[in-house]
Amino acid sequence: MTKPVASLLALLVSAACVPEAVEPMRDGGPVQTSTTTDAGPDAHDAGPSDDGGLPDAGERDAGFAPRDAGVYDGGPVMDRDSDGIPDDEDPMPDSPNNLLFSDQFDTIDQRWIFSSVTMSIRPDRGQLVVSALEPFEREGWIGPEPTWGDYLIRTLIRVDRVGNDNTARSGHAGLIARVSQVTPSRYVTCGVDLKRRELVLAEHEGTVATTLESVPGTFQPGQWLRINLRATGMNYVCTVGGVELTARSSTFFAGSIGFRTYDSTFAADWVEVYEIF
Ligand SMILES: [Ca+2]
Ligand SMILES: [Ca+2]
Repeated sequence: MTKPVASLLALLVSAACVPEAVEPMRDGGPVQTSTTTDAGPDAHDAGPSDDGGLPDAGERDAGFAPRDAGVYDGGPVMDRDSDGIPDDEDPMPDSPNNLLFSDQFDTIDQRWIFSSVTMSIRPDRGQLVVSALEPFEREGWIGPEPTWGDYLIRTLIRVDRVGNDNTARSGHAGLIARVSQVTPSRYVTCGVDLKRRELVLAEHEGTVATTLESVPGTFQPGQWLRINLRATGMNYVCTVGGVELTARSSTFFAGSIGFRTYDSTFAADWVEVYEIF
């Protein structure tokens, strides 16, 4: 037996013997072990979608939490009040928070409004995506929600590519909150800038974007990132992959939610909005 064949056999044998418990580690993707907890095997686990080979968080962890493959570490998830928010993310861990909105993107919820055809929901992938790299703002939101004041948004996104546009806005992707309108924009954003490798909390009023706070982050294209944005009164807490930044602003106090990109392609795997009262 030649050496390469023996090595291949050894590899096959070792692969066949991998115990089920290490399933989350077999997906080969970037696993955010630092952020660890998510809701675990829960509502996100609609099962892997058949996407014809396109990258999808759902296919990388079929044994445990298909939709959360990029972040689930296999450990126990504590949720004392059983509201779906893990204790370490729950603003009120002993009091159930009302779920205002959730979407797995397995079907097209007619509430979504997109500013461009290049942002869309892809039920075949179970994702909301921006598919084309263009040096423009792309926004998607679920329409006016003027009574939504204080809430927590949770999502899982992956930025795939960033463009070469020279403006400061190029390369952004993330959540938008307290949205009263888009184009012209009136909202707060929490997301990543993969050109400058930053986490950014910003405010948009028309064509003017004001950075409230930013911190460096070692984010990579192709990496699934858990993003949370908590808005309570004047206080904002934006968390990306375990990195947190906070800011205060009195510009917006209520409004809807959605996603925004500028000169980047991205996918969002799911989104949840919980009321904080
Ligand atoms: Ca909880
Ligand atoms: Ca709670």
